Amino acid sequence: MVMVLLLLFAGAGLSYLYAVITLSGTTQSDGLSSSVNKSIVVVLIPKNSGVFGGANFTPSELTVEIGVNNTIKWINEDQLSAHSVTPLEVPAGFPKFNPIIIEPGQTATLKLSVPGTYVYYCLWHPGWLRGTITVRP
Ligand SMILES: [Cu+2]
Repeated sequence: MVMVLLLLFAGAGLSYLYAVITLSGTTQSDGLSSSVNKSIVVVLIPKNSGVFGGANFTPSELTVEIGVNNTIKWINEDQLSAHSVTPLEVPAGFPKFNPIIIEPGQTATLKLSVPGTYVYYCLWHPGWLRGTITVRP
């Protein structure tokens, strides 16, 4: 009986430990502190985005705020194709940057430091990979 109770206790303890580890794994992803992570907005490039008529940047439209969450991180989850973030339109005062190429499984991060509208697309899949980000002051 004592043995069973001990096992139950050990089991509960392990579950608790697992929960703590899972939680810290979530808040510490990328090795950044949670406060830094909150300022980053993730845009996914879903699997099979390179297939004709595939998925768009997700979300394809979003609004962020200077000093709050105006750093965007694109994650290319498409294992088949590289994609790019190519500026079509950026606010006056923000450099019209060169296409940012993101290989399969890789990420790219860009801080949008000037308020306004940013329109971008993928060089190779312009028909369906198009995004708009509004940056509020
Ligand atoms: Cu693409």
